[in-house]
Amino acid sequence: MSGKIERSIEELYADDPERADAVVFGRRADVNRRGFLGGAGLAAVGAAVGGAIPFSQNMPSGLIPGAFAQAQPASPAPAPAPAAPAAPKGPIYLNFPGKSDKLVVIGERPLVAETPESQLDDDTTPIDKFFIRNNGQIPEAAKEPDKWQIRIDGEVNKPLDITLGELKAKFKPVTQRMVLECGGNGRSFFTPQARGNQWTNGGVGCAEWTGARLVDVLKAVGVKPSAVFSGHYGADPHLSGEAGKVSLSRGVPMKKLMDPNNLIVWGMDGQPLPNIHGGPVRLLIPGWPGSLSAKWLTRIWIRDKEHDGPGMGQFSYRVAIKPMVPGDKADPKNFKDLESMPVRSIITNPADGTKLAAGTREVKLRGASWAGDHEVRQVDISTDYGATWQRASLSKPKNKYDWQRWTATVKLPSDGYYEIWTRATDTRGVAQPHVVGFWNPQGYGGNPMHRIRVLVG
Ligand SMILES: Nc1nc2c(c(=O)[nH]1)N[C@H]1C(S)=C(S)[C@@H](COP(=O)(O)O)O[C@H]1N2
Ligand SMILES: [Mo]
Repeated sequence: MSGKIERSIEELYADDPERADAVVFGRRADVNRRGFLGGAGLAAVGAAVGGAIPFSQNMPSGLIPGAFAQAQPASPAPAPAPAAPAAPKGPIYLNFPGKSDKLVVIGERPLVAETPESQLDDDTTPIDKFFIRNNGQIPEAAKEPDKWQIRIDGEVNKPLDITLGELKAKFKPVTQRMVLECGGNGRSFFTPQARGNQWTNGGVGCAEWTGARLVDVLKAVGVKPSAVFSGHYGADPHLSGEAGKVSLSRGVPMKKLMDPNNLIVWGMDGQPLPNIHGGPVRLLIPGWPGSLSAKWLTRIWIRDKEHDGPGMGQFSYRVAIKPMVPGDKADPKNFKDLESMPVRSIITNPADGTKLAAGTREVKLRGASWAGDHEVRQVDISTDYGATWQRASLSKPKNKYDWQRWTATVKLPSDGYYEIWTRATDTRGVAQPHVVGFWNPQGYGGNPMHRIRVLVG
């Protein structure tokens, strides 16, 4: 390590990323382009990551090497926060009946847990690995699931009160593998930090859902021409415990509500829908923010205007129409509801931080990709900080809203420290960005490329 660096590079990045970058990459006013990683900086970073960096000449300045990114504390929230207790060092792992202890708790009250990318390596996400997102309390499991009551009312010809038992008997069940993704997935990648649960890429899962098509039920009740929007309600008590107070109630415009892929779900991966995932019955509105997929479903209200339940309006599940200055005060007039989720890809194998034996020159990769309402056209992989890209082999979705698994084999020219990046492009040609732009106060639409660190030797 260079004697000029008085602290470790890691500490420096944590305290003062700008200066750390200047130390590592060099920064000269008379040089247009910032210097590439070299000299003392290269030696220091190499020591910190535990190996030489074969593609260091491509490492963009301003990019905090992946090895340091995790050691970085979250950037300060825009609003002045009261003195909080020191954040725990490592992740907090989930301890919940029927769920994997590899899930990471990102909120304790309400309970929110995400699935690390490397735990999303199954074609179909098993129940125990499926992420959890609650806004209120977790209700007690229904004792008699088939007696669960659902009401469909509002702008319909024949309002309907139906039990789950009747729903199963009267409507043709279908099973589809579909992605459910939290609207805030990727939020932690925003700078400055956006308000809400700090998801990395793990607010997502792709399960086999069994249920009745929502559109079949809507046809049975007869939607009036005055219908413009839905409002969804669940039985979970508000965090405050206040009776009648709703935790979350969102809705969709009719064009999305009538999508034949929307299901009223009672089965997940061949099992009765577990209570933690909204059992005995929930909605599944694939492709759009997960918050629309009401758990513990009690009511679908067809409305003659845009729904206004908790979770609608202001900055909730809304993105800016025109770009805003990151961290600035926002104007609700500049916002619209987030509809289709953005394109995303993840590397599910190997896991981030994997060490490979010296002499390893080839790595087999596996991953997943999806793009809200759209299909993924291609997935590209880079091992040299984006200088060159290689096309992954991409599977077709089993049905609409299924994710697409991909595989690739990459060559590594020597021992050392690498970052492997994945970038998906949807059928419209929209690709994942290097870093997340388009800041918004609650951090929706953050879909930068996923990168893992791999050390050979
Ligand atoms: N009744 C109810 N439904 C809900 C929620 C909730 O808090 N209450 N959370 C929503 C959000 S924000 C998401 S991302 C998904 C998460 O579903 P999961 O916990 O089964 O993964 O459920 C949605 N449905
Ligand atoms: Mo969510």
